[in-house]
Amino acid sequence: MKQRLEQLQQDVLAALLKADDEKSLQDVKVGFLGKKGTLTELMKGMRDLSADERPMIGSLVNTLKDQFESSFIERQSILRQQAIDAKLANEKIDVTLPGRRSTSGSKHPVTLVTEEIVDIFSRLGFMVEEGPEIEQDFYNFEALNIPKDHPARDMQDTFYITDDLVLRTHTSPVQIRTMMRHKPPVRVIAPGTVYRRDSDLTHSPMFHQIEGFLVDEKVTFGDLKGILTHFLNEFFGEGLAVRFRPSFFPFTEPSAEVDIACVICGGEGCRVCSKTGWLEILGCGMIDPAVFNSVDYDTEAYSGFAFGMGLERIAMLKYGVNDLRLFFENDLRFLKQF
Ligand code: 2U9
Repeated sequence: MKQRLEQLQQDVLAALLKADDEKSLQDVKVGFLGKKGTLTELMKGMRDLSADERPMIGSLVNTLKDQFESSFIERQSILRQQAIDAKLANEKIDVTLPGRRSTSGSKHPVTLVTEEIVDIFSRLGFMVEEGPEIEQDFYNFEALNIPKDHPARDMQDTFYITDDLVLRTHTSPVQIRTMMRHKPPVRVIAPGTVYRRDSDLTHSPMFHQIEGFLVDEKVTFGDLKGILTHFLNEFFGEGLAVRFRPSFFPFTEPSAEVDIACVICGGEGCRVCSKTGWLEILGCGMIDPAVFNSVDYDTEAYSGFAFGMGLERIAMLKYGVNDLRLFFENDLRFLKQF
């Protein structure tokens, strides 16, 4: 029995040294101490030992177990360290390699013209206001003197969410909300996304507008002409020819449309201006008293003007873009040029 124990001691310690990963190390342990392990099997022979031999063999078994345990732990920590070293060698990072360059983006042309227009009006004391894109019928239509049977409210033009909620068809509701919060004098510029049920080569169901208004005592159509002419000269260049044509909007009276000399041909007549030499650029007018009544402004004490323009159209003219769809496709080859 003693000899067999000594032999087992040699074998099992040699097996521990041979184990070259944690899995085979565990296998050695099971093969030695497990239910059917070599030591377990050997100890079954203890029964046949005499009473004198038993304590001596018992103590040898204990020593062997202790020795196994400490050799096992020692081997285990060597293998773990080896595994970590191998992993580290494998995942070595070369900190001297150059970093990845971050590409620089550019602003969308519609953002660029919005910022430039806001800038010009900010210098004239206008405040920027924004509002919700999902709007109540009252703010989008009713308060703007657009009655229930007006063609602009037709299902063809408006995205209805419920009977009372629409995707705003213009940024004018922002101005109504502003007037209801602030008494005159007020000067506001409102850029934003608007929606109309219209989709073809020259119309997108989602587009961008900027509108502005000014209300104070004694505001005249002359003020309107002066401010808008100044704006157009700042934006398109000094000395630009500008003309005002009579028009109609439910929310302004009188109303006008404003043309500038064609920025492509300089007024000679070309394809872009349909040979007229003029480009329609914005709409405007004196705010209708009916609008003042909806926001509880005193129509005797105050007057004001308002204007609106489509930002995609402005961007097309400013940058010579000939296809509206380019603004919404997000093709980087197009966007990178701005
Ligand atoms: C209030 C009162 C009046 C805003 C105005 C226009 C004329 C106009 C169009 C230009 C091209 C919209 O993008 S477009 O289709 N806009 O012609 N907008 S007057 O008048 C207002 C706004 C708010 C309270």
